[in-house]
Amino acid sequence: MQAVYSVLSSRLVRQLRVLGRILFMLVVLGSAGASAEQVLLYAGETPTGEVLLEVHGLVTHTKGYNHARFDRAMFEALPRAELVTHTSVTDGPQHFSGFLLRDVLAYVGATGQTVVASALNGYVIGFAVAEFEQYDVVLADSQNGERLLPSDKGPFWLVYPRDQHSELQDIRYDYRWVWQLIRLDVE
Ligand SMILES: Nc1nc2c(c(=O)[nH]1)N[C@H]1C(S)=C(S)[C@@H](COP(=O)(O)O)O[C@H]1N2
Ligand SMILES: [Mo]
Repeated sequence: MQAVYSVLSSRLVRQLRVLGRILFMLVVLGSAGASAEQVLLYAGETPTGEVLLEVHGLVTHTKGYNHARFDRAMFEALPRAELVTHTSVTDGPQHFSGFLLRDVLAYVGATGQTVVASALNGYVIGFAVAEFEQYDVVLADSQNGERLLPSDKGPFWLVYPRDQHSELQDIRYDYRWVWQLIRLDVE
């Protein structure tokens, strides 16, 4: 009888533990859901158009895929960011339009500290995520009203608010202006 009782009670303890874990998950998910209302959430949609950007690594909102993929229509869910600045490779102020990189990272639920950007021409460079909090870095898809094309700097050119922050007018930032950007890896 004692043996039966202890088997029953250990089973009960196990069930309570499982229940506790489920309740904990609900609380965690519930609070994530509350803060998620302030930012748009990428729901892991399957792009129907041409894939312009892939975000791999520590991304949360991929709905079963191991990375997030964006076509043009999916980008339009994000607020547009405009930036007027000079660059080190053009003459005169340039008007860029695109999306704040930190919005893109929030949209896919990125949780890492580092982002590695890769370009069509094989160029690869790593960034601290903190940099995108500090500066309004724009993933630009157009320049002076013209869409950026892969035959030039497209589909995306990572542009820095160079005119707005004098410390960015430095050769050490020039190599961060990744053009032909097609992939981010969050680490
Ligand atoms: N896709 C891509 N982006 C890139 C590079 C590159 O080779 N490929 N070079 C970087 C470097 S080293 C600099 S200084 C700036 C300007 O390079 P550019 O003068 O070749 O345009 O772009 C940066 N972005
Ligand atoms: Mo460079």
